[in-house]
Amino acid sequence: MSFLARLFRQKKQFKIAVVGLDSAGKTTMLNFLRFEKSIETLPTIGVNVEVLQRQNVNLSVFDLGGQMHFRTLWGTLMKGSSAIIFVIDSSDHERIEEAKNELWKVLLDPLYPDAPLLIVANKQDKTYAMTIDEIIRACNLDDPEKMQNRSWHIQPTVATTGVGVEEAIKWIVIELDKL
Ligand code: G3D
Ligand code: MG
Repeated sequence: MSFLARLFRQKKQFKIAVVGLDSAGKTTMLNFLRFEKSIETLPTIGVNVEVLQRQNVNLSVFDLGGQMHFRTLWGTLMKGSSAIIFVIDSSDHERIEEAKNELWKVLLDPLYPDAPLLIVANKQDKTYAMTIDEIIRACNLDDPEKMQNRSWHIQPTVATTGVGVEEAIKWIVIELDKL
């Protein structure tokens, strides 16, 4: 059975937050997982929030880097998330600092003190894509003190062809199994 099938067959209800800067590849990745789009809200006000649902799994998808005051709403939608998927465009050297800042806002949010974190290092097919080590360093994930209470993993992907997406889900399923 695929890991995705295992995720859907679990008896528990799971909420997973999928976050990252706009254009990182979140929607492309999720299209591989064939979630039904049940709600799509607020694309007009500079933030994009999608809630996708399939069986026992609910995915709340957020384009970060939007206007901060909408986070009150995100808080409501993200509340109770069992895991966080943070998608990075590995080829976007200009915005890696911004991605890092948004990542740390999520990590320091008291709502998710120890939610498992999956970093998706997407667009690895691009010529100047940062390597996994470069992304770890650029995002300060090599700080053992800050990361010690959190289970985390970084997965290289090419969302357009689906490379690495199954492995990413595999890691999430193993983590959710432990809860
Ligand atoms: P988002 O949902 O995070 O905002 P999207 O991002 O999934 O909409 O992807 C933004 C653009 O990046 C899309 O291109 C998409 O095809 C492209 N993309 C996503 N993943 C990859 C990848 O792994 N490699 C490459 N080369 N491109 C990727 P368009 O042109 O439709 O805007
Ligand atoms: Mg999108």
